[in-house]
Amino acid sequence: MTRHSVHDSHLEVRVAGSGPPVLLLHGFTGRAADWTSLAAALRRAGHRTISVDLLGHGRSPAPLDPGRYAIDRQAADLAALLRDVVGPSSADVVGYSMGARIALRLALDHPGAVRRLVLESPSSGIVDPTERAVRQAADERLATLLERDGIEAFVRVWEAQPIFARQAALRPTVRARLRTRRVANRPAALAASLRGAGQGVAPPAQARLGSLRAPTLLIAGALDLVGRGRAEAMAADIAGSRLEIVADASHAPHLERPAAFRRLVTTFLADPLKGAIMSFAWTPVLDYTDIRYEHSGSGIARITINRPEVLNAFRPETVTELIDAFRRVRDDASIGVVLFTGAGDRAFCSGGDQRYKGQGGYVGADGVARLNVLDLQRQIRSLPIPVIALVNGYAIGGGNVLQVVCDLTIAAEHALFGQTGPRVGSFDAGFGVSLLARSVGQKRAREIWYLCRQYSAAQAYDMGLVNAVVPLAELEAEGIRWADEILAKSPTAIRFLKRAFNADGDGLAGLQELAGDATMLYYSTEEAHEGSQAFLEKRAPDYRRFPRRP
Ligand code: 2NE
Repeated sequence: MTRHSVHDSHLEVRVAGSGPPVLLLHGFTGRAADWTSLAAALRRAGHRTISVDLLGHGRSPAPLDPGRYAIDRQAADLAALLRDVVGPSSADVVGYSMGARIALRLALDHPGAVRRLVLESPSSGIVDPTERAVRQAADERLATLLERDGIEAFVRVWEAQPIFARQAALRPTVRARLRTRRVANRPAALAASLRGAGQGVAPPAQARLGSLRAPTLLIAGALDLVGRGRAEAMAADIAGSRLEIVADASHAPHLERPAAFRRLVTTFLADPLKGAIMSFAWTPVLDYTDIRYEHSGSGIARITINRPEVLNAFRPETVTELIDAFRRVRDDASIGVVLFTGAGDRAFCSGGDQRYKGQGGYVGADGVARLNVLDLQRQIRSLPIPVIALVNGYAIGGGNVLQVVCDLTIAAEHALFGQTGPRVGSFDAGFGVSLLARSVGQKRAREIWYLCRQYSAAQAYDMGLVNAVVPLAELEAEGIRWADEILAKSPTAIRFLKRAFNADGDGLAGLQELAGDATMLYYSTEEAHEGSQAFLEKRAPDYRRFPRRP
């Protein structure tokens, strides 16, 4: 188990175990240790747990400005924390009560950071202004009590609330532990948290629930009638969510029925299909004419050929824009995987736009005839991160060659593959022949080129032309899932593997890239540094201290 402060937010964080990460967010007056039993169960199930003392709680900082506790600012702190701890991949998030409100905000504001959500006794906030004012006044009374009478008096009042009545039945040792953790909090910090993050001041999220992308499990206690009603209303607004009502539990099923709660959470997080990210709120990076270039915010770039009126055929300008976008991807260290696709649901790409074919190549607005798609093919091969083609329809002619040069291809069920060159007066005897033959074998590749037939996604899968076939509606989610899995791996290992796969087919150019990466790694050693340092210091380099390995 490690314990560390995160640079951006300086929250107290405990990270333990290995595997897909789960962020655990406690309720008001709680702390990370509240999740000890759930965290242990999650680790046994193969997860890495990240337990946090939320702002103003436990050993985390306790600013006195209520504004610092605003739910959106706490969600931003946690997004930064996740970036530090898990990198660009997403995490499952479990939140209880106030922690559930923060978790929900994290998923809404930072969709790329959250894979799946578990919300225990959640609230999407109060919409009615009168009700908000009443709640704000009640929280203010509690804050004043904290400041005037201290933490012990406050905790007595807090625990006497009807929603915690069920906790009277807990074992005395459990109640004592709970109370010890509650009274260890600092009164001024809890008062500021009530004023800054209370439901009377936090903006309601109800109108945004429809846009929630993360698969969500809502849990409420059967005895908590208000909380149960809120959870039911949220479940109706969150597409595909699941609601579980825990019998004989009130506001805190994780305390009141711990075994049932653990089972619900671990079962939900064990289902890989529940990891499907329906879609991202992609952020456009640059405005192009023929393509779209977007980021997920979580390490994935999406590049889309956007000429659906010609089934995403490319003209020279399209390729120039693609080359520009891929170049930008290469220079952007935040991107670890590219999804490459076509606009609409009819085509990935139908090859070169035949209206632009002239003497010696495809002729764009500048009047120059060129075959710049060959440069693009090499660029995709050279890019030191994986490119996944999402084939959402036709991959024909130069469009098929583009998916062939990508590292991986996921096809929609209706996708069709083929070459047309010999029919329309063209051919791609470079990667279009050599890589295709390496993928599907000589005989099949010759058949594809000589006969110019079309092949279904299922046939493409059978001949090794694509890695997976999924329904169109799941294409992007599948691509994101593959990308997330890759993003969780060592980027240097993935980079070298890509180089090695390419070196086999790209001859000296492939070896040059593999060797270039070896040089890149060498530059990060002290041994390489010694050479340049000695030169600059006008002395002989001392290489004797560096080992020669067997
Ligand atoms: C892709 C395919 C088989 C689809 O057929 P279908 O019947 O489903 O659609 P349709 O009606 O043909 O296409 C819809 C619209 O897209 C245009 C069509 O002309 C049509 O336009 P409108 O009639 O509605 O105005 N369209 C489709 N592909 C186009 C293209 N490549 N250029 C310009 N317009 C295109 C069927 O459309 C088809 O066979 N398309 C042509 C495929 C092709 O031959 N591509 C070029 C191969 S050569 C190449 O890409 C290449 C190379 O070999 C070497 C280096 C560089 C490039």
